Amino acid sequence: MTIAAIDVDPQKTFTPLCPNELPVAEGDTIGSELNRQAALANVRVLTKDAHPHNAVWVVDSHDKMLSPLDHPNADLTWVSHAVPGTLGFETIPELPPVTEYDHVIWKGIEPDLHPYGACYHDLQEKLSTGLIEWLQAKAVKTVLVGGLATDYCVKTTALQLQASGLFQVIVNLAACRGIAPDTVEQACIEMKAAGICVCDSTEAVKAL
Ligand code: VGL
Repeated sequence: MTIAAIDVDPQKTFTPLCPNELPVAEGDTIGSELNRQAALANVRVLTKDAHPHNAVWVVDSHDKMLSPLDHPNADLTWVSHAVPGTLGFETIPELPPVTEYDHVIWKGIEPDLHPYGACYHDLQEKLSTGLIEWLQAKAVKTVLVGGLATDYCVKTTALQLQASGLFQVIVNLAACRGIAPDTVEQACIEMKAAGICVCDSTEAVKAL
């Protein structure tokens, strides 16, 4: 049975290494757990945020962030983050070079798009990134998901994969870190309600 490991946005922008972007506590520490999880898989996928600095949803300070935006493909404002060519775009320590992954998805490249999930470029989920189709073409039956952040891009990616009805979806919390405890808790409730298996560790994933 083919298993895919998906490393969702494991980028320095979501770690304390980039305090002016979107630092997630301990976000820089999950590399080894992502590697352990990938050792259980046949194929490994990397997703990366790749945002222009002048995107429509960019605000210039953290106190202006998380305001609702009346835009079809960007629901909230964020400070600039994960801009290609900057430190924040780079992957976190311990991960392999991009070229060693079997597939890479870059998302949020257009200045008026800010998707969370790795399966669609738009919030309406009409424009596929090709991730689901790629996994299908590889005959993947199970996906192991980890990365940053649990409460946004990990959650949305896992929900999109689950909604496709094509895969058993497992989220490994040891290979994830989240922005805020309350939204992480809510994310876990939502993912479990959707039928996703939410595990605490790679050991627990092995025992399934
Ligand atoms: C993310 C907030 C804004 C994520 C991306 O990768 O979880 N969160 N942009």
